[in-house]
Amino acid sequence: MKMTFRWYGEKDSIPLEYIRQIPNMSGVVTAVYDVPVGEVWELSKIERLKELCDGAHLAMEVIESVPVHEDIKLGKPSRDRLIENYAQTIRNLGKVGVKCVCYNFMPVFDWLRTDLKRKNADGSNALCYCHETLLKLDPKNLRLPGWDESYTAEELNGLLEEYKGISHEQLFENLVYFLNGIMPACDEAGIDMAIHPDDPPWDMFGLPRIITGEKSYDKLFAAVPNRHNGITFCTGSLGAGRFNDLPKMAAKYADRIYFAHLRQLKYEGDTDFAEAGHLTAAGDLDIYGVVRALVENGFDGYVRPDHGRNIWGEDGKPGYGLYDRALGAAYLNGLFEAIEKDRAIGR
Ligand code: DNO
Repeated sequence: MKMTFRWYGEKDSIPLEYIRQIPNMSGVVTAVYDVPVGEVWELSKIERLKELCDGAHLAMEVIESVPVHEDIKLGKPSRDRLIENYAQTIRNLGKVGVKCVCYNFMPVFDWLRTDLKRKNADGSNALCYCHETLLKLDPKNLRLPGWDESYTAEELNGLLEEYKGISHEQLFENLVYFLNGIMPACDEAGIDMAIHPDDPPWDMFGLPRIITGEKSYDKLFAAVPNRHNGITFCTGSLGAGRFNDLPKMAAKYADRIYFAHLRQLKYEGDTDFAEAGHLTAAGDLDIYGVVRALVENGFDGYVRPDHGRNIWGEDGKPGYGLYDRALGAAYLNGLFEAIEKDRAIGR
């Protein structure tokens, strides 16, 4: 595996040098943030980002995310031009050695939480999700840090209206159309697409969500068998769905998992959860079992610690402070090393 760390570009308060100092850190996962969704990422902007990473001796082989324009998800006539732009971005990324692009196909909203700083008994704080609270939120006035895009209230209203006509099946067909449109560019550039699951993995505000578990993946690979069509295996997103057996899925899809987001949740009732430190014992997800399943099935992709708590007085971007993610990386390094060495001696 190749251990990586998410870095939000020059505006990130965490210096690349600090990231480099985390043991076994091979590279960063980043993006060009100042290009409107749907436009081509010019080569010069990508090269500038790459220079910064090179300067810190960190590889830039994973992009998270190249956002997908809503017109593509909605299947509007403008999608062909937008898909061509996306394909051009992929070709440009390939030119500087990018190997994997993480993206999602969630309508309008990316990940959703109801509290970004819930206090824990030990004084740390973390993100959490409460379904009751979510149902009371007005989707037109939501703004969450970390999202790749934000809309004006008017745009948001318009979008929510447009999605009323889109079923799960239609959205899935639009995903397949998009993937078929960009696969030739992926073949040419040697780039693996890694779809991020919906977070949490159920419909939100009446908007359809289609990447929620095993059935979604079976359907996706049957529809687009190209090897460049793969997964970002996010334990926290998939794990919020109590129906998902994570070690089983990690084993089943290991050769399609190009990128793994490994993080922990603690369940609170049937739908609710709070995020926790990465350690298996800190929550309800079998992080050890997932890593074991990945290693045993030949996984050789990129890994990153995901959402951390705020600890040691840090007041970081929710989920993306330095300290707890660094602890997560250290823990994951230990798991991988121990399991890989066990395997090497036949245990
Ligand atoms: C949240 C992230 C997501 C992810 C996108 C990928 O912390 O995991 O925002 O980057 O869904 O497109």
